[in-house]
Amino acid sequence: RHKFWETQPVGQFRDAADASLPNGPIEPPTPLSEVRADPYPLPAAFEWLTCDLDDDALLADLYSLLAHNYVEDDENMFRFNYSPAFLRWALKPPSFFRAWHIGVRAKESKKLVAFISGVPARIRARDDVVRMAEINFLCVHKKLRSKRLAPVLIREVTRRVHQENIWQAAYTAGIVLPTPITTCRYWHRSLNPKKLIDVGFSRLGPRMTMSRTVRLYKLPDAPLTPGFRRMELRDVAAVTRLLRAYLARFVVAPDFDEVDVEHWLLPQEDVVDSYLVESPETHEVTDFCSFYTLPSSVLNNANYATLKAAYSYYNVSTKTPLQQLMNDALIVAKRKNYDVFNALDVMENESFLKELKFGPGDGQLHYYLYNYRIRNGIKPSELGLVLL
Ligand code: NHW
Ligand code: EN5
Repeated sequence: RHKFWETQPVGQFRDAADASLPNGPIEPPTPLSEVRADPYPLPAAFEWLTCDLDDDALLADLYSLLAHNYVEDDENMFRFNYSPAFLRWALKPPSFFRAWHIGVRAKESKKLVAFISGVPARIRARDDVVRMAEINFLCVHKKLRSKRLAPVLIREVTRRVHQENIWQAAYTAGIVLPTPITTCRYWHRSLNPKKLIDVGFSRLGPRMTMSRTVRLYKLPDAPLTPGFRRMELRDVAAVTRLLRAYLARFVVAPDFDEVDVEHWLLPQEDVVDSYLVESPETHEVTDFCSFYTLPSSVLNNANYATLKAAYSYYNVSTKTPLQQLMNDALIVAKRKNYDVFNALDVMENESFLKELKFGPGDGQLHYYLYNYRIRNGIKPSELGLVLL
């Protein structure tokens, strides 16, 4: 069934019933001297390209490859449209490896035709903090599909990760592969219902008129919680403390330090937004919420070219109820002209989704670990990890 994945150190479907298999690494590291020294061979017309994302021309080529060939929904109505600034942020976290930004180009035309990337992360699984690669942006040009290029890209990124003495990875996909640690559902909260209906992202509910729908999703003009404000550089230590304490509750979660928080959570216009509640009395930072910006191209619509979507990222509530905090996140997203606010049913998100008028989407997101077994998997609510 899975000619490639059957050869890889991942949980296999046939092992699901085997209670004797231990949690943790599936195979041990090999000595670095035994890691293959040269790149895997590509078909003769193509060559590897280690990408320099500080090079604006290269970044523009990557942006364009993804904008035309990356993930679509099941009816091919929308395609993710990660911005150049977002790609730079996603791919250049603290201590990133340039060698993990892997392109494939046509030798003759020099056109970028495929890509895969990794970034380093410390991810905790139960009590075990593991150095991992987060693998993302695997993409093969539409004209080169089904030629088994993806396994070559995956083997090559694996080799380059091994060269850094890292033996585990985390990744997500909309398709089922051997074997998910958990399967999450996307939920969507309409901010601009008229546009969402016009582009076919959502439908007018039965016995609903457009004006009733617009009224249903109306939000206040400004956040309601006293002390709610944008995160600043001076907040990094406080946010790190809040987030570390919160993420400790989940079975699988990133192990963020202040350097990570500054990169992943300090606001960047149209890339990542973070807000917190600073107590007006004590000036203590008690709550935190964040979302990242990922527009989708609208395919084949006469009126609109893009949907502006916010994706819930990391949220922590200690004083302000999570539902109230997320309502303020919806209010600022609406104010900033987002059309929809998306969230997964990870962490404690179930506690506010229905109440805040999110509806279930038609897409799922499966989470995977490479070379690390979590027997029986976990529930989405036990997952404290959001990948971009
Ligand atoms: S998920 C988004 C992936 N990208 C897209 O969906 C974009 C649109 N599609 C494409 O570009 C986020 C192509 O369809 C792709 C496949 C390139 C997806 N993950 O070349 P072939 C990520 O980026 C397997 C893993 O003929 P293709 C996460 C498939 O099961 N495997 O197909 C990436 C089959 O193997 P099998 C995937 O359609 C995580 C083989 O590829 C996959 O021309 C990567 C077919 O290859 C997917 N999303 O190209 C793994 N899609 O065994 C990282 C297909 O079933 C692992 N396949 O025969 C960790 C590595 C690091 C380890 C370090 C220690
Ligand atoms: C790696 N980082 O399917 C990611 N999106 O539900 C790779 N559906 O937007 C894997 N089909 O349900 C990504 N509207 C896997 C996801 C790929 C993209 C995808 C889904 C997630 C999506 C929308 C549009 C469907 C269009 C037809 C959807 C319904 C919204 C409605 C709003 C009002 C309340 C009820 C729900």
